[in-house]
Amino acid sequence: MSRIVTVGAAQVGPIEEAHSRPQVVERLIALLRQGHEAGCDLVVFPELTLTTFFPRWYIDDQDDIDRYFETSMPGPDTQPLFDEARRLGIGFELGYAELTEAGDHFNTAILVGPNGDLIHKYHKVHLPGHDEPEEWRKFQHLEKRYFDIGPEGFTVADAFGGVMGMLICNDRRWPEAYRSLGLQGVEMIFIGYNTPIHNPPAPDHDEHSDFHNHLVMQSGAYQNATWVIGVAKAGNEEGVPMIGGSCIISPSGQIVARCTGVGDELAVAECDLDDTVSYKESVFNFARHRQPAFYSRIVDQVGVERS
Ligand code: CDT
Repeated sequence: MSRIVTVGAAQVGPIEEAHSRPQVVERLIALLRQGHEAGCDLVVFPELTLTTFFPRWYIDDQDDIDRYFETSMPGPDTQPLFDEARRLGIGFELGYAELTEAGDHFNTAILVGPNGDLIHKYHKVHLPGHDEPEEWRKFQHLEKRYFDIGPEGFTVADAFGGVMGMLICNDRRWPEAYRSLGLQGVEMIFIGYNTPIHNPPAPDHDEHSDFHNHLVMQSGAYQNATWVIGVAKAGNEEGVPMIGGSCIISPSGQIVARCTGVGDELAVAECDLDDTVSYKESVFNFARHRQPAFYSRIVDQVGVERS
């Protein structure tokens, strides 16, 4: 049986506050159709795909915040995306803001199969930014205020003929996130992101935004012997320029397909899941080479400690 999964990294350009959910879903359906024409088994959309990246604003009123959240998936506005995917027989991965019945606010990604069924769900663990407004910033990054940390951690699902995992944006900067999936035999990781070029607390990093994006995902792929699909919501959104650079990375750590602009764009690659095998069986044969007896500091300690 073939272990080739053809994947489309479906980068999405800016989504303004004024754009309605149906308008956004129409754009996603156009990308889905492009993916289908290109022979994709699934397409991967960014983090918080359905709205503008609202954590850039301090919003006081909880009802106003909740407008950005989905209370059902699919819901009335997103049902057409599921219907079209099912009609085409193509899967997708989608990031969105989720408000659960219990009242939890999650930064969520779902993996949906070609029959439109939910295969897997992930709630973002590493929430960047701050929880109180900081007036000195050009724009806020209030994920710590608006979202709850995903309690389930990093899990995988058997899907599309392989072992699939999801991370969301800031997660991609943390080796522990990839390794948690790697230890479950992950073969392909989907990562949606919204990354402003400008980092207010460290503006000297701005010139490296694109480099750091690829650096962390390429090393995560290689060190865990897995494909990585990184997908941006890109471009100048509500006056905040965000990086593009959506790409498909092989287990060798090399980028095999990438988007070149910062608008709606699809990058496609045929990904052979068996390309993971030689890495999993040699240099990253975890069972043979890892030394967990020496890693306890990684879980026992959060910040730097000097004795
Ligand atoms: N959405 C998200 O997690 N964005 C963060 C910006 C943090 S500033 C370095 C990211 O890690 O890309």
